[in-house]
Amino acid sequence: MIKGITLTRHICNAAEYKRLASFFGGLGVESCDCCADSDELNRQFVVPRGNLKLVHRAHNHRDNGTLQVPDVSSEIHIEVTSLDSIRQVAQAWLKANPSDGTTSISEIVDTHWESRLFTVTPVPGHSVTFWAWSNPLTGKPLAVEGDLSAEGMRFAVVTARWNAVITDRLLHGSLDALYRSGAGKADIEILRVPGAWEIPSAARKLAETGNFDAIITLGVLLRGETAHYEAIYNEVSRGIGQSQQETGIPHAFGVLTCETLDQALNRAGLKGGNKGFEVASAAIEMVSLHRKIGRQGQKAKAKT
Ligand code: DLZ
Repeated sequence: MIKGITLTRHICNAAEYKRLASFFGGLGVESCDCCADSDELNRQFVVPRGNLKLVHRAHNHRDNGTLQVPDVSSEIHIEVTSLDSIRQVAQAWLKANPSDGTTSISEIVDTHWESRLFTVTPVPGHSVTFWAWSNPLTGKPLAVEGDLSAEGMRFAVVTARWNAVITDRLLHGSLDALYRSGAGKADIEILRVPGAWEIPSAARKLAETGNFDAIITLGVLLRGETAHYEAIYNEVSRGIGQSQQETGIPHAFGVLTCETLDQALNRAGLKGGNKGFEVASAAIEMVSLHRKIGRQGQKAKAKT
């Protein structure tokens, strides 16, 4: 059975080879050293999917013989999801890696097959065309997914005061996500509880009011400094999960369990992103998803 297709480009000049390898590396294309030889001039770049396309040139010409599509003369066509960002990265790479020869990058143009593309020549004689469907859903399996717009949604954020140096950062991260996604200040209620142990009961009480579309829970349990750590953690996670299931209101789980304070700081915005931001985004997505599922249910009822 066929497993994949590898297109091989032979590049005689070592400097050109290194430039091209740097270009693809700079765009974040994963490279695999599985076939690298001792002088390292044999690098394989791996992409999630490959197609072999045969094009009959006449198909792209109108009666008068002029080419009606952008002149896509490169042999390497790479489909991407975010064409504008890729162009920015490619342009930055060209600027940072000036060359003696002629390098170029085209503007993004529309094609007649409902996509957009640009061509870049990082190394003279080696052009690459990046393209994306104009409709990003083309070719994707249809799925019901929540959106990330929080406009008109109401949230309660339950924050533990214990380890406040961390939980305050998580709270800032959550508020950042909510405001940036369009939530109004008046639609966000912040509640402080003594420690993680108290989060489930506060979350449950809030959910039962019916005033909120989602509850965001934020806390930190440090294993090294918490006696009965496992017992507390199990109960907190069980309580939050139970509140979510029994009230039907989405609860985002932002109770960090860390070995050390350093690890917790890293997850609260220092190195590993901010979990408060992430869980607030999950809450927005789940509210949106619940609404969509609700609408689908109503439509289905109306049909019967
Ligand atoms: C008691 C305690 C301990 C030892 N550690 C933590 C912790 O790491 N994170 C946290 O949020 N809370 C801790 N607490 C406090 C308990 O969660 C609870 O607030 C108190 O036991 C009072 O019920």
